[in-house]
Amino acid sequence: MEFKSLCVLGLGYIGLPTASTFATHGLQVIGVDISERVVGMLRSGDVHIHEPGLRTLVQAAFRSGNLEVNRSPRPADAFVIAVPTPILDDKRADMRAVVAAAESISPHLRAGNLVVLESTSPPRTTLDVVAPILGRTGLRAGVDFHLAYSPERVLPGQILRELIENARVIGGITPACAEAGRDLYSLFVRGEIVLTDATTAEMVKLMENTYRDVNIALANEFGRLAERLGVDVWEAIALANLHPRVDILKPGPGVGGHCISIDPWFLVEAAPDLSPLIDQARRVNDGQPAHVAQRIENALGGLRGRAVAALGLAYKPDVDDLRQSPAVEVVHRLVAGGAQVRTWEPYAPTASVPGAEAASSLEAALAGADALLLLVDHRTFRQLEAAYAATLMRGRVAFDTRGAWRPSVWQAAGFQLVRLGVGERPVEGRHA
Ligand code: SAJ
Repeated sequence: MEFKSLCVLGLGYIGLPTASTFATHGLQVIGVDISERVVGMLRSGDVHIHEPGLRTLVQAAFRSGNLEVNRSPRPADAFVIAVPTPILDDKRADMRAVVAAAESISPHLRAGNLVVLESTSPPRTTLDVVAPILGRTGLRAGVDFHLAYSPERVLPGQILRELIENARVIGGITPACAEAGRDLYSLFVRGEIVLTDATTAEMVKLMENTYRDVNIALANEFGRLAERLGVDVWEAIALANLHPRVDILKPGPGVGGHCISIDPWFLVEAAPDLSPLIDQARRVNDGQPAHVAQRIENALGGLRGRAVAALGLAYKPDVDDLRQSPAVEVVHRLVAGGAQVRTWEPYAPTASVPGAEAASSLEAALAGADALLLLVDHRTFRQLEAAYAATLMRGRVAFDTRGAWRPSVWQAAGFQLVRLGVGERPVEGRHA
């Protein structure tokens, strides 16, 4: 199939890079977002998302004359749905944005079009949710128009490169639909393009993120065991990973972001009786902020009135994204326990947590603090000099939830360095 025009619904972390990349590869692209703010910002040359290289790409797409942004869709040869699929309070998928996007395409759908769902979705969404909505037009999915599911798999922070280089799975509701999807994505994808059916493609996406969540939960549980047993889990994981068939991820204050902390629930929702391990892994990771807050309380001998400088609020290093961030949850808990928390997030300096003070700089966060808490291992924080921190702080307790700081350096600067996943080593276990 040959495509001249494309309509991308949802201009977020995935939709905006996707729309811009297609535009710079020659397609006439209409990017659609229901948010007036997002459309207004993009039209005035601004970008509402922090992602390395994105601003340059969006500007190039506009300059090419191939990208337009709008609040509603227009007819096109292909439609890509890249809207959010969060979870509701009861951990079920909130599919309202996907439903609304499919409904907004319907008036513009023509015979021969291709519709691709990219939003992470519970298994069978393409067949059971999207196909019936579009089918109400009288056009039949898989017969009169092509319908496929193709998961995005890009890593925030490296989206632009991974969009092009990663392997792409395209699941069609018929083989011809998958082939139409390949014709579209081969315009820019340099990684392998693999065709399958729609439900397999949906499942693949959920399996990838669930695999990572379960692996991190295991690391977090190893961390708790290590604390009890007097072991340094960071050392133990590094040694275990020397085994050629072992690759344990890292413990931390929990799992955040809009993907890994959410997607496994879609599998649990599909069949709770068959997914106790996935369910439990989610609970272990969600329990991690409480565990971290408890350990800090123990280290400080209580939280009330203690001045804590919390470094980082993002959900992971070197991004500005605070969604589902465990760092925010830890700060909440410290505030609830009576601590006076000052936060510093260099990628989102105005970000604040209720009850905590958003400092205006690293120095302002550290000034007079009793304790220093590393929640996100942004590059600048990994490089923080203990001796410098000591000149600004009142107390000498540092708590590292990311295994980022060298104990010898911090101890030499007079700090008591408490590390997540590290227990007091029993005397008899200590090597000379
Ligand atoms: N984390 C740990 N320990 C680790 C690794 C990560 O605690 O060893 C935490 C991070 O701090 C963060 C969370 O897990 O809070 C998730 O971060 P991440 O870097 O593992 O993943 P995301 O959510 O940024 O991106 C994931 C990626 N999926 C996989 O690697 C399988 C990405 O490829 C997906 O495209 C993305 O989800 C998505 O959009 O689904």
